[in-house]
Amino acid sequence: MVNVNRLVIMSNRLPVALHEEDGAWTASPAPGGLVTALTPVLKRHSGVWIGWPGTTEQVELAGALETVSAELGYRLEPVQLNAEQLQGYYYGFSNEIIWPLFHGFETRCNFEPAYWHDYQDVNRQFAAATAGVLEPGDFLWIHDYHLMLTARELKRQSPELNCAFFLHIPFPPPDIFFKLPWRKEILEGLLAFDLIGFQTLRDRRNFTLCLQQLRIPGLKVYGRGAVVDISLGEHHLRAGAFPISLDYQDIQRHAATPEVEQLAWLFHEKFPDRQIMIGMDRLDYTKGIPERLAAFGLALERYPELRGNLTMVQLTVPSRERVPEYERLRHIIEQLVGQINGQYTEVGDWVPIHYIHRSVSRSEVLAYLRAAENAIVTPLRDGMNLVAKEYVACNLDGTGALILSEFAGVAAEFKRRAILVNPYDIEGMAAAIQRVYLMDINERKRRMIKLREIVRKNDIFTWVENYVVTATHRHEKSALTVDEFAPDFKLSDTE
Ligand code: ADQ
Repeated sequence: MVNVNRLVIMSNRLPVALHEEDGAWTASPAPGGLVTALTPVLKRHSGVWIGWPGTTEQVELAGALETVSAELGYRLEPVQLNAEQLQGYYYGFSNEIIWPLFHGFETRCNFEPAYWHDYQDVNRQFAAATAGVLEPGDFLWIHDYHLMLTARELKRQSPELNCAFFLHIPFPPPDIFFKLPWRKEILEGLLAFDLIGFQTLRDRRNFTLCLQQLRIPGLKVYGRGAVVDISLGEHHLRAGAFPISLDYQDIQRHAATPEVEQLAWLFHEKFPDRQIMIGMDRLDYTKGIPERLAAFGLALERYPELRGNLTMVQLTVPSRERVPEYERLRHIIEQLVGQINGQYTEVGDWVPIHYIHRSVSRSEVLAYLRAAENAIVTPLRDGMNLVAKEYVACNLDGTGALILSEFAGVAAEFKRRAILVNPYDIEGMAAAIQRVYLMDINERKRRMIKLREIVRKNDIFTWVENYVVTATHRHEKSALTVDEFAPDFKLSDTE
């Protein structure tokens, strides 16, 4: 098992949900795959989780956090941010620059210089809060694109600190990444970590290609596999692909409970003798929801046998609601749903698309996934996409069919068993919709059994273990020689 003295996690948000009633604040644990996977490790290693608690109001949260901390079994350390900082660092730099850029939507970026200053300030603040918590021998694991500069700050004070990073979103190729005005600073910030984890080999390769093209003096990359070694002067680090997963057994158990079974049955009862195709996403322009709806509309036009026989259920969970762009996306989706339903609905009998725009309970999520004969997961770009893995884990009878975007990180694991599509190819997606509708039970089973095997074997616990073992079994500096590693390239040679 994982061998660390003390595990310290840092992420933008603490794993808590805050509630306010008549000026009194309480908190409860916020569920999620990452929290579930890390909780046993944090408990065993007297861990600490550092992050923003979720409000910019100047309120006393110590009591509320202590209660949750006792429930979770590890310490929670809040980093307080004011509204201005949150605007520049989170809504600005993280979500108007890094999110679109790293997903390949560079034209949506707002390269506002003030955001960069806020991002640096808040990263410094996170680093300072962490420095106050760290003890010698701690292993620090920092999550996601909001905090890419924290290691650089921390290492200035504690060069011996073992500090790892995991990027949950994709890493773009050089032609996109280099549009970032602060590209050099971000790469140098990342190079201060001891391990940089990516979701896929493609992301890891994009990162090393960017390093190569930036020509950082003295930087060398060794190897070309999933995990590569990098040296920069005296500093040695690793970069690797660690595809994230979920708690397969827990989801499967939950999906098999009488509560979920009953919900799934009631849900499918409303669509007797029809197939359901489910789409489920956070409302975001990277998820390809309008393109998917257009493909469903085209499928109904081209393949009349689908009319009355295949119902699409699209669930979107509201997110980043105060950003105007997300509001516009919601209108586009609602307009498309209205158009398609207006064209094909048979009154009192069949409605082509059932659209639900709200967050639903975990049991309902699993019931929808369990009840659907087909799932359509077609992001334009996605780090991993856990909905695809959730669909597979919930598919207890092993007969579900999955249409999956080539540009979701999960496609690297599912490629031969899911029906892969290009989410920009509306005709191709329409044909895939007809294909899964017609797919016979034997082909469905063959594919789904294999998919379930893939997720069962590579669950979230394996992910944590692989990552932490790679991060904590550091190579001896002397072991890093050109003789032992086949170099991808040597930057210093190109200068
Ligand atoms: P996200 O972009 O948030 O995560 P994803 O991995 O798809 O994307 O997870 C979404 C979660 O929301 C799923 O657990 C799903 O069940 C839930 N959900 C969706 N619709 C819902 C609804 N209407 N009600 C309630 N719950 C709903 C980022 C990256 C991903 C990466 C993850 C983990 O963008 O690529 O897979 O981190 O690393």
